[in-house]
Amino acid sequence: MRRGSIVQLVLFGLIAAAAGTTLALAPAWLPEPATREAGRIHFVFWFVTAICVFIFAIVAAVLAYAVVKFRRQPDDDTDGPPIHGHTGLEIAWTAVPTVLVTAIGIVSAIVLAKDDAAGANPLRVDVTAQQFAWSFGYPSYGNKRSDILRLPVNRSVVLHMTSKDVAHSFWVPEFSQKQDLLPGIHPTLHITPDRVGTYTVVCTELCGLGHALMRTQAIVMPQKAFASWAKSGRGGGAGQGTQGGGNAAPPTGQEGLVLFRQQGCNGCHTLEAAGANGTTGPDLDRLATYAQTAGKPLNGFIHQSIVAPNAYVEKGYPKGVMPDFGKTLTTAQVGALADFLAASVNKKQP
Ligand code: HEC
Ligand SMILES: [Cu+2]
Repeated sequence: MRRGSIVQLVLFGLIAAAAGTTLALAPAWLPEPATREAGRIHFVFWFVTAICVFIFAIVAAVLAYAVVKFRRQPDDDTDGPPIHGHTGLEIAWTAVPTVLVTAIGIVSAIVLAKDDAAGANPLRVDVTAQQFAWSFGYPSYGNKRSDILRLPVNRSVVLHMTSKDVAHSFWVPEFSQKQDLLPGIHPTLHITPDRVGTYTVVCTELCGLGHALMRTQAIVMPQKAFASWAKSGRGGGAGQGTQGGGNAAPPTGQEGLVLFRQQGCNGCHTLEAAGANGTTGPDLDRLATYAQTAGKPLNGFIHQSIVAPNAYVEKGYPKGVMPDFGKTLTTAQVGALADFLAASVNKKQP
């Protein structure tokens, strides 16, 4: 190739690379990391992306240049010159990718190993998933329970995961990692939050009708604030710490309301007393009428609807959609829910 052609090719390549890189970097592709593990994962992501942009720019530039420069002239019907291979080029396009892929492999292995290293004394948090709610337990704080994931900043945490029913998947976008939860298997996930803030816990495995509502918050707190939250109301007991803030045991009668939200009932049902306006299931403010139509006493009807939803299916609503809470809730929890529903309904009667 003539010297002039090579200069043209390089210029063309640089312009194409600049345009491509600007386009690639302009949008905020990834959320700002909130754990050390996420920071490392982002590094791998951008490392691989930069290599891809580089290779793509070379290939695209040579291709575009060749298409423009060596276009057939209108009156030219001759064959091109016969060319048989090019040892130098072949060595280059074998050696360069080998080096790059090996580099990606080494960087990934280092990041995986570092992300898995939980250190000597990680905080254990038990994560429980069920249709359609998350809950969290803190064994080192008297099994304190919360439906919000609260974590201390800059401390190694190991999440021990359990699914009570179907496959779910734990994901906080700012934490980058994802972990599937399958019934009967208890995977763990190591994280070290390093940015105080409130993030969203998302279920990313389609797990039923309420899947899109299966969300809660992850709150990364300063260590002192976390310690005082974790120690408050320590010691266990029914209903203790089930509230969002988990500060104190909810007063009696409120337990039903807390469960109603925690278990995701509000995602599918309308109920004024809980500020819920779901429409997948029947409007629970009209339970009295429904019970009458079914020819059952209100309390018995509510109880049965929770523990055996398919025994009586309300007309116009799908069967098999409401989760079978008889399997996942304790008798006390079902009782609290039923009392709460009955009280909310009775309050509306004149
Ligand atoms: C995924 C959506 C969904 C969730 C979550 C859900 N339900 Fe339902 N629920 C339904 C559907 C659909 C029906 C109607 C079909 C049937 O009767 O089984 C129903 C029926 C009921 C009924 C009977 C109403 C009637 O007129 O037959 C009650 C009571 C009830 N649900 C309470 C609850 C409570 C309490 C919770 C939380 C512990 C809950 N539901 C969670 C979808 C849901
Ligand atoms: Cu889920």
